[in-house]
Amino acid sequence: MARLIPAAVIIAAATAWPTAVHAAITTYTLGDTHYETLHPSNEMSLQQFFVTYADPFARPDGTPLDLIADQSQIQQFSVMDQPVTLAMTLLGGFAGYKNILGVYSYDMNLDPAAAPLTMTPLVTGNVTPPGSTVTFTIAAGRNFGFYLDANGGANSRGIYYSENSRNTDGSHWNAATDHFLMFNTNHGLAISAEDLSYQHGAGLLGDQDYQDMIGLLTRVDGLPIDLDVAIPEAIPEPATLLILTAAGLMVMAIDRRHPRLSLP
Ligand SMILES: [Ca+2]
Ligand SMILES: [Ca+2]
Repeated sequence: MARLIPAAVIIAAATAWPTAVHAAITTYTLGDTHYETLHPSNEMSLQQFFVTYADPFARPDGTPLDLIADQSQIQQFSVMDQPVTLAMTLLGGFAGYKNILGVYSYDMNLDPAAAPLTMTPLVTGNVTPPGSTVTFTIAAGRNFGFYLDANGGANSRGIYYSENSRNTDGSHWNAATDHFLMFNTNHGLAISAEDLSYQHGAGLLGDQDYQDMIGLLTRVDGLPIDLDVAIPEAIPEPATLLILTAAGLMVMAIDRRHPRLSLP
C-alpha cells in the first residue's frame, strides 16, 4: 500500500521525521592571538597544580600540557539551537580574596557592548570546598562567558571578564588584559583566572600567576565543550504536525507506525 501514497504526502511525512539539530556550543577567540606569560608564584604555580593533581591534567591526547602554547584564546561561547547544561567544578585556587567565579550571558542578537548581562555566581574561593560542582543551563540564542568578582561582594576589588573588551583595568593604556586562560585538557576545559588588576609600571596583571581561581568546565551530556554534534530532536506532537503540513491527518497516521525517539 505504501507505494500508492501520493508524492505530496511523502514530502509531508518527511517533515514529521526526527530532524537533526545541534545542541552546539561555538567558541570565539574574538581576535585574541596574544599568549600570556605565567609568572612564578609564592604559592603553587598553575603548572605544579595541574601536574600534581590526583589525575594529572594533560592535553586531551594525554601528552603534557604546555601552559603557553596550549592557551586556547577562548574568550566567549555561543549556544546555538538548544539549551546546554554545563558543569563548573572548582578545582582550587590560591588567593587571599574570596573570589566569586560566575557565568554571564547575553542575547546574541544584541550589540554585545550594550546587551544586558545576566550574572550568575557559581563558586566562591575560600568558601566553596574544592571539588564542588555547580551545574547551570544556558538558553539557546545566548552568548556567555565567565567572570571573576575579585573578593566579590561588598568589598569587591573589581570584576574581570573572559571577554577582554569588558575589562577596563588596562584600557587607559590600551593593554589587553587576559584575566582568564582556558586550556583544552583530558578532563574538560580548564579555566584559570588572575584576580589582580593591570599595573602599568610592570605591564602585568599583578603577580600574573593565573592560579587565583582554577575551575573545570564540562558538559553534563559528556560531549566535548565545543564539539558540533547533532542529536535527534523529538518528533513533533500531532498538534504541531497539523500546523506544519496541509496533509496533517495522513502524516499522523504514518507517524503512529514509528516509535518515538527519546532524547538521551
Ligand atoms: Ca590571550
Ligand atoms: Ca594572582
